[in-house]
This record gives sequence, C-alpha cells and structure tokens, in this order.
Amino acid sequence: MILADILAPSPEVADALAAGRPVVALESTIVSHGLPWPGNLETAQAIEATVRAGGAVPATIAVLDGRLRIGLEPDDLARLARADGVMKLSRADLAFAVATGRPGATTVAATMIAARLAGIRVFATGGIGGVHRGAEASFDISADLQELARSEVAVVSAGAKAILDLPKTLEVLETLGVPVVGWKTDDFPAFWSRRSGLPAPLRVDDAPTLARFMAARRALGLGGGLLVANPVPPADEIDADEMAGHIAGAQAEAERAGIRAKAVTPFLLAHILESTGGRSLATNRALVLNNAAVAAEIAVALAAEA
Ligand code: PSU
Repeated sequence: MILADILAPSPEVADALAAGRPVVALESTIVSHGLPWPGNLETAQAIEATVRAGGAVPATIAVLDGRLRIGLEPDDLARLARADGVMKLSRADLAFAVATGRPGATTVAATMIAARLAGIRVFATGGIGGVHRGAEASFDISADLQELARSEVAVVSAGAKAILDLPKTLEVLETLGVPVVGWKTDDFPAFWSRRSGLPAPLRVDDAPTLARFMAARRALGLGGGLLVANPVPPADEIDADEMAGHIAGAQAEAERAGIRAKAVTPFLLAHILESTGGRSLATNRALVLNNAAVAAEIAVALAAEA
C-alpha cells in the first residue's frame, strides 16, 4: 500500500492545490460527534460556505470506504452527520479505519495529519482538545496537543474547550514548543466565552503577519503547527461565570456515569447543550463560522506569499 492508494483529494481541492490557490482544511468530528443531528449537517454546510465566501476552497476531511478523503461531496457530509457507526479518529486509529473500511470522522489531530499529507497549511475547527480537568488522576490529555507539536499546520480555534483545564493545556503547549497566538487579542479565549483570564503568549492582528510567522518557522526548520486562538464574536458569547456552572454540572454527571477517554468530550458538550437550553450550541456554531472566516483569510495570505 502506498499513500496514493489512500489519499483522495476531490477534483476541486486537487486543482486548487496544484494551482497554489487558497485551501482550508475542515474536520469532521465536530460534525459527527460534536454537534447533534440534524442541525450538524446545516452547520457543516455553513462552515464550507463561509470558507468559500472568504475566497478559499473548503476541504472537509474524513475516512470513507478505506480512503482518506480531502474535500467531501454533499452525500458524504450527510453520512457523517448521521454518524451511524462513524469512528472518532485520532493519530492512533486513523490507519485502522483506512485498513478496515470503517467510516471515520477526523479529530483535530487526525485532520492535521491529513492536511499535512495533502499540502494544506491552515485548518479551522471549533476548539481543540487539551488537558482534561482531573488529568493528574485520569491522565486524559487529548492527542491534539501532541499533534500540534508534530504536524506543520496552523489550527484556527476559539482557544481550547472551556471544559478542559486551560492553564494546564497552555503549559503543555508551551512544553511542546507550540506557538499559541491570540488573534487580535491578548487574552486566551475560552471557547463559549471571549476571555479565559489567561494571557495568550503571542498576539497577531492580521493574516499577512501570521503568514510571515509561518514562513519564518519553516525557514528555521522548527516543524510542528501553531494554534491561532480566535475569540467568539461578542454578540454570541456566553459569560464565563455562567459557563462555569454548566461545566461543573456536566463534569459531575460524567463522573457519576463513569464516562472515559474519547467519550468524555462529546458527553460534556451534549450535557452543556441541555443545561444551557440550546444556547451553547448557537455559540458553538457561531465560533466555528468565525474561525472558518479567519482561516480563509490566512489561506489567502499564505497563497499570496508563496
Ligand atoms: N470543536 C468543536 N466541537 C468538537 C471538536 C472541536 O466545536 O467536538 C472536536 C475536535 O475534533 C477535537 C475533539 O479534536 O473535539 C477533541 O476530542 P478529545 O477531547 O476527545 O481529544
């Protein structure tokens, strides 16, 4: 088996990459495991439309029928949104889904791997995974962090999900040598809220500067990706103090139910959706679209620089 047997870019994505036009990678776990049916399909389509409106080609990534697909057809997106038997893939099991033909949605980690293989340099998600609260006992740390240290892709995210231990998440990113860039902000965003109260280690205010930063990292041979932390728009945010209550409630419920490993994040998101009466979902949608718009801007700047 060789890479060409596995990697399957859509004709539109292949053309754009060959011509050096801007492309933005998008993940599929948010569709199949992060957002509930049937609104998730509409959101997935809106994310792609936002990338297009920003002048870039969207490349949503998933494993279907044994191939690593870069850019999906409408039917594929619907299949992932229904999420029937769809695996949640990270570095450890990406190849398993390819080898067995099982359908799989890619997390931030697996999407970064796929984007790098395809030659896509920027990727939009909602919020990366990180160090879970209580990790000192559970050892639950998302593979997304390790991947940011390995794969050369810029990930645009509304910080990290506030269900996590954000100070520890930032510590691990620092240890791994991953640049964390506040997008037009000095404060690391907390997913549903604009501010976590923790400083963003670096700040960038425009896409050409970010493209130059990436070029300098490449010239220095530093390897690895970077995290662009983009706060949710003010009109869509939920106050951090209010979120703290919802998060604590969800956490207690997860503990009672004995939820572990890959199931933790989807469980907490679903629980918070209920306790906020659906508001967390509207905010999640808004922040992903906002990240897609910034990722498109960065993709355009990278294409201009090349
Ligand atoms: N952003 C969202 N919702 C999500 C995710 C991101 O708005 O569900 C997904 C991403 O795929 C990310 C994953 O990689 O959550 C983190 O899962 P875990 O904590 O199990 O590593």
